[in-house]
Amino acid sequence: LASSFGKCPTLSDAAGAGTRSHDWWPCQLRLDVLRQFSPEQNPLGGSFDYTTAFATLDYHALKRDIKALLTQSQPWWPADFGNYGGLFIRAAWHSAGTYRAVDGRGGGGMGQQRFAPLNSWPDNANLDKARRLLWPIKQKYGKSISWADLILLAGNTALEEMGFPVLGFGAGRPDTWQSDESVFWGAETTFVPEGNDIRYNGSTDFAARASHLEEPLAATHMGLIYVNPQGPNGNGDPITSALDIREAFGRMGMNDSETVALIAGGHAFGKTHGASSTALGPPPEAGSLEQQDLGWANSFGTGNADDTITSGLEVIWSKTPTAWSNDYLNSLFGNTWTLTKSPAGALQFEAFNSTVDYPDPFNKTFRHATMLVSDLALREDPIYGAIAQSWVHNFPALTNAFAAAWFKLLHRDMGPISRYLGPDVPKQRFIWQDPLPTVTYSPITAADETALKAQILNAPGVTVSNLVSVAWGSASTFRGGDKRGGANGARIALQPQASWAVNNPKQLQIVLSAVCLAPFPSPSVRRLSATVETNRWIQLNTIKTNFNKKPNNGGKQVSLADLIVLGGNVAIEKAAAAAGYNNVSVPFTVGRVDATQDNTDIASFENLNPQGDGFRNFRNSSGWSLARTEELLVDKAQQLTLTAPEMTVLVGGMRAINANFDGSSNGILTHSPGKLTNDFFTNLLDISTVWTPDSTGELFTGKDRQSHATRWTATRADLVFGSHAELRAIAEVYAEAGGQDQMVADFVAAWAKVMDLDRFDVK
Ligand code: HEB
Repeated sequence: LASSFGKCPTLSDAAGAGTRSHDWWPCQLRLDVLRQFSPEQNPLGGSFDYTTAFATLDYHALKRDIKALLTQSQPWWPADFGNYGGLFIRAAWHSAGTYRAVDGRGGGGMGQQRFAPLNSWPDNANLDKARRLLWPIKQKYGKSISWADLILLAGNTALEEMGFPVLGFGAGRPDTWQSDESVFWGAETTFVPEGNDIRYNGSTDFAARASHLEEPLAATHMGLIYVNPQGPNGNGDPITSALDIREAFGRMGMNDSETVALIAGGHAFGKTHGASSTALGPPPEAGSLEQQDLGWANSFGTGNADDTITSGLEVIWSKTPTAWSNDYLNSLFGNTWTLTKSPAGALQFEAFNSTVDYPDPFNKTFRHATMLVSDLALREDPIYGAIAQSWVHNFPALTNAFAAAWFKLLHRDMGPISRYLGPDVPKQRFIWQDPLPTVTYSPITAADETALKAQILNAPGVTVSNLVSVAWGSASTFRGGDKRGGANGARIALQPQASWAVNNPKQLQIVLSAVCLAPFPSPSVRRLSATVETNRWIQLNTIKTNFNKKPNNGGKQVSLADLIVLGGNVAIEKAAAAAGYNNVSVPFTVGRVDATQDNTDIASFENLNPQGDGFRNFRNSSGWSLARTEELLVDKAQQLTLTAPEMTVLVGGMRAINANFDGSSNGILTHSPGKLTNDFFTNLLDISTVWTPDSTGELFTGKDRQSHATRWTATRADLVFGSHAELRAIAEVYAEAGGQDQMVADFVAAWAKVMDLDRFDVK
């Protein structure tokens, strides 16, 4: 597991060489995360549509080719036991296993295993070989199958071919062409095993530290997908290893039985590789040109096959490493384990009691049963132990549990089911897919929209500001990383979102009651709505029923989700009109549906509760994030797949509209709040205001340079648009001549984009 960063061999004076801004000012707010995945860096061009390309794929032929490849052992990288199945399963697991539920980043959805840093993480050693083995197939099928899909499909097909009944497979992961710089992988500057204490704030108390792992991280070490196979910091202890596993897999969104199923299922196949302690060559990213993006050159023996060194561990778990069986659990519970060392010197367990019959991959000699320290965790931990033991004599239960957990692992970051492609998509739906009901009614018409919008505006107690704030709250939970959240489903009316501070539950209640009731404000229903939160569904159902009952409406229904977005749109149109733009029409995509509380996993949705929402000037002061407020703003913008100009115009517009989550006047740099003006930008860039921070550095007062009279207050999420040179440059565009016109147009376009981020059903 030796770490090695690439070193620059010579000094250079071309192609971006030299000391860069970031070297001089490392704390500079990074906007590059908002400029990723642009058409300019995509060789398939901006108009390439993967769904269309995938439709031309002969999916069954592709799977046949993968199956054939499994047993076509190549001399340059011979297959263990004559089957690449184990290697491909590991590649798929390592691709998907970087997912973290906390921020929805990582995971296999973008095929990031091809790029740094993941391509060169010590834990991904020799997975470059897996991708190179797959290349002829990728080459053959071209654009119709992405690398992101192929890496996962190869693992899934390997399982199938080795006799495991997979639930199915959903394709639909378009490729990316650069490394995703938005993922926080940790602050360490070395890979395992040294330097892992930053994410634990220095703690080496393995019994206590697991839950203190820095958020949003899930892996216990820099450079590992999840945990150290030799126990925390290589301590050889299965009990504390279990604590690490529970925390790490928990943050991947897996519970105890899913975790046991995944490990027991995965380690039923293949082997680990630690033939010798010979040091490996550099990983692909640090490799020389002639290595051609292959890494970890092995000078021991033949450098492959029996002499392979990957993790440095040398373990064979099962007597049937190329066929699905319960032998992993049989061995785990049927043997007596002794801590020992692999030929490479890594800590592992060996069953000296066992009747020496574990197959060797090449020379057909046999060995003792062996296990990783992290495997013994499944036996030694009381909770894992009980689950695992219950499956020793219940193979069907293990099979079902592994099938479900594996399917979840591969599809956890896919978002709505409408994104799944291909003939293997199972009919079954799962709670982690955040299910939405299927539309069974006719959508409302443009005329209905107009009528509903008027009713919403006239609803008592509702303002332009709170309509915009609530619509933003509904849509802005979207995360580009795992495609969760968004306005569809109207989950802002459900738990946990209805209780989040950022959603200002009081204000939310007013708006939702009004929006719900707008079409049919019957006094009895309004009374009901004014009371408790649990009545919300009564209101909503009343509206639906009333809408259905409405004579001659042709079976039309409107969803709360659509009404919330319509409410934001009509508020923006009113704010634009108030600023002199009478003909603004905010694009509206009808057809959202309402989710139910039953289909909303409260604990899992809590991960969407933002640490910061600079767009509504919110920062979770008791939250976990160590980031500066302006970094949280950029982070949120990145989740929303916004560009820097889109982020800028949205903040400026929402300040003008007075849409702070708590109604505060921070950053409301206008004397006419509620109008869609460019006042935020003109006033922010006005030299006659002097800003001073308070003691927290979070809040600033803007005073008149001459009279010293207080003019404004603002947060870091406001002032950053004047202080950061590149954001200031954008702010100037909206503050200069012509800026007001551009502001209105750009704000409306960016707003509509955010409202529709989750509409994969119509894209
Ligand atoms: Fe695993 C392999 C660790 C989980 C699947 N793994 C392996 C290895 C290690 C591990 C160290 C070796 C590598 C080499 O080659 O050397 N894992 C581990 C850990 C964990 C795991 C620590 C947590 C606890 N796995 C897992 C899962 C899965 C898996 C979950 C799925 C599902 N693995 C696997 C496989 C393999 C491995 C299949 C084999 C590969 C081959 O054969 O090549």
